[in-house]
Amino acid sequence: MTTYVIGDLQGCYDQLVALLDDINYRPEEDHLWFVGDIVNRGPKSLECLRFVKQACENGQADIVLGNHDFHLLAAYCGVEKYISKSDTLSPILEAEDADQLVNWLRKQPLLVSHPVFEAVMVHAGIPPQWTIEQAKGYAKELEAQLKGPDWQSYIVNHLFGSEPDSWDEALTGYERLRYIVNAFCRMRYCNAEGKLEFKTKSAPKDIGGEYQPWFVFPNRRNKDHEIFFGHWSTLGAIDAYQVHATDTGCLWGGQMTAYALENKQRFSLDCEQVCKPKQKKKKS
Ligand SMILES: [Mn+2]
Repeated sequence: MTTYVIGDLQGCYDQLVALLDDINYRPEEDHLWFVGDIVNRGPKSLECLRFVKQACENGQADIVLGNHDFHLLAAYCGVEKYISKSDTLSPILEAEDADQLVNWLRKQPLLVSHPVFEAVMVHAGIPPQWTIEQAKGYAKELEAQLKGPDWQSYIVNHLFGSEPDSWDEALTGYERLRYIVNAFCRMRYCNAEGKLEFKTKSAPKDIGGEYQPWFVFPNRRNKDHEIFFGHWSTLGAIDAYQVHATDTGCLWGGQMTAYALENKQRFSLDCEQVCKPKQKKKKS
């Protein structure tokens, strides 16, 4: 059995099918880890979401939620403020199985652990000051909120925002959940204490000083596990610092990645550009 960690799909269904064919994926034997951002921006988000849901329900895959997956939940809940012209979520919202897809999606985790190896998967990262055990607990706090009966009002009223930007174990309520979701699903840069910085989306060469990629800090308390993540397409294929970056920018004309976890092998599919980066600030 091989566990293949698959980078952000973002609606690139044809490329996923081609990549799985390239690596000789065997559904009955292998396992897939999807790092989140299954949907949005690309042309076939509905097909991607149906595929991943089916594979997870068959016990052949696991997924963690990414910021674009939350974006879909928000769109379903009628949050209009964050809908952008480049969103490609309508085919999902108009699908006959929209309710089932969304209700399945909201019950998916923020962190997945390998059953044997000291390895975990998250969408964006784990702040340097959290141990893996703490991170697992914080993920569960947010998962409980999303699984609960008030999930829609949570999404509409409390999910979005970049504050608080610093973690404090004494945080409570929606502020606590907001730091947790932002760390797992949006983080790229932070300082050694895990203060989040959201303005910068480019590769690390453009930044210096206090804020660094979340995984480079020597005092990082979760270095005892390999961490697989996506989200950061400008970072490229990094296998260092005990982390593995898997969003290699398929959407933007880069590659789609499958990383074979047990034998540490990286596979890449070259992709044609389906989306042009905006000049102005964009979500990714
Ligand atoms: Mn993302």
